[in-house]
Parts: sequence; structure tokens; C-alpha cells
Amino acid sequence: MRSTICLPTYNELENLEAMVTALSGVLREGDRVLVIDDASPDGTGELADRLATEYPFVGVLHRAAKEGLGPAYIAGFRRALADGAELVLEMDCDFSHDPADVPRLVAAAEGGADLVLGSRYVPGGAIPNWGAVRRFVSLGGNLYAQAMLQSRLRDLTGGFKCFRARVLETIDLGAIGSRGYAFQIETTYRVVRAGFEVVEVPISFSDRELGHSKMSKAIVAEAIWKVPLLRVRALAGRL
Ligand SMILES: Nc1nc2c(ncn2[C@@H]2O[C@H](COP(=O)(O)OP(=O)(O)OP(=O)(O)O)[C@@H](O)[C@H]2O)c(=O)[nH]1
Ligand SMILES: [Mg+2]
Repeated sequence: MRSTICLPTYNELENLEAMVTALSGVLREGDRVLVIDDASPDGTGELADRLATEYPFVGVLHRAAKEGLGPAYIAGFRRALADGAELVLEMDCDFSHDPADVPRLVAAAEGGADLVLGSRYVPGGAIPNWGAVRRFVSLGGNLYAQAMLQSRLRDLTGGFKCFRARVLETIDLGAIGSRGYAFQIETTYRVVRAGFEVVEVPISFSDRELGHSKMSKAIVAEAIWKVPLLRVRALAGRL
């Protein structure tokens, strides 16, 4: 199956070229990488254009302003589907997600899963560099989302995923309003509600070494209030 890896970037100048190079080692014939850059002031968008001329598998989607991960991914999904991708992946461009894990996510989708989650919280998953506080916060966030949404899935906030195209064609992408972590929860929940099969494969999540995190209090707050709202909407039959 032909895959497109969606790579959202905002100020990832130090990471993008190394990421594209690493991905070139795991892609198969016909696979693509789509960089979705929100007008990064550090020149990531120009670097992406240069990489697109050097590597035929690279495409670039330039967006006018930073709007958060959610809108960037939705624009990327639409482009990937229009270009005929059969599998569409989400992945961070800061090496938190290991490019070497891409084939395992793809294999699980080709094995029949509709959505594959790279999961830190199933047996075999790991977050080697995190201290107790970060683990507690992340695990707490996942338990909160699990309980609110009555879900058995362990890693609802992760951003390393592989969708079958038909899944993205079925769920209403235009109705997804979340921008940060909530985007990951909302997409997975919509996929579950639509009756698709979701499988978790273990991954090891590393902290970024270069560049800066775009995580903010607003992103955390959005996830906290959005989760109960998703449940209420689902119970009201509007999701
Ligand atoms: N296009 C676009 N990409 C974004 C935006 N915000 C973050 N990204 C990218 O999304 C990916 C994940 O963002 P990070 O800043 O690493 O955030 P995070 O992984 O949630 O937080 P950390 O755990 O601190 O790394 C990276 O590739 C970012 O460059 C945005 O508003 N627009
Ligand atoms: Mg990150």
C-alpha cells in the first residue's frame, strides 16, 4: 500500500533534513513525505522546498500562519488523500518518533488495522528519558481521557499514527476543531465511534534534542475541556 507521511513543522530547521534523510531509508516505492509548514520564521519552509527538489518523494504544503497541529494535519490529510495515498501517517519532526518504527506501523495497517497507534503505554512501549513528574502527567492525561471516553486504548494523546485512507474519508475532517493534544484524542475517538478497528503497537518515545517544544498551557487546557465535550457530543449522537 502506498503511504504518505505527514510531517507538520514549525521552526524545525535543525531537524527537518535529518528527518527526511532518515525517512528515505525506510520508505518504499511510491511512498511520500508531505511537510506541512506553518510559515516558520526560521526558514524551515524554504529548507522543505529545497529538499523537495532534491528528493522526488518529498512534497510541501505551505500554510500562511501557525494555527496548531490540528489544522495543519487536516490540510495534510486532504492533500495526501487527493494524491492517492492508501495509508496516511502522522509523525512529529523532532525525532521523538523513531523513523525506524514506520514500517511496523505500516505493517499493522496492512495486516488489517484501520488505525494504528504508536503507543508508549502498551507492553514493550517506553519513554526512557522522562522523569517521574512527566510520566505522571502524561499517564494521568491518558487515564482521564480513557475514563471519560470509556476507551480501552492506552495511548490516546500520542501523535505517531497510521490511518487507512478510507478511515479519513469516512470521518468528518471538517468537524474536527481541536488543535493540540486534543486533536490526537478527537481523531482517534471519532475513528472508534465510526466502528473502525484501532490497534496499538509499542514504541519508544524520545525527547527532542534539537529545536524547541511548541507545547503550551493552552494546548493542555484544550485537552482537559475538550475530552468531556467529545463524550457529551457522542452521547447526544452528534459525533
Ligand atoms: N505546521 C505546524 N506544525 C506544528 C505546530 N505546532 C507544532 N508543530 C509540529 O508538530 C510536531 C510536534 O510538536 P512539538 O513542539 O514537538 O510538541 P510536542 O511533541 O507536543 O511537545 P514535546 O514533548 O515538548 O516535544 C513538531 O514537528 C512541530 O514542529 C503548528 O502550529 N503548525
Ligand atoms: Mg515533540
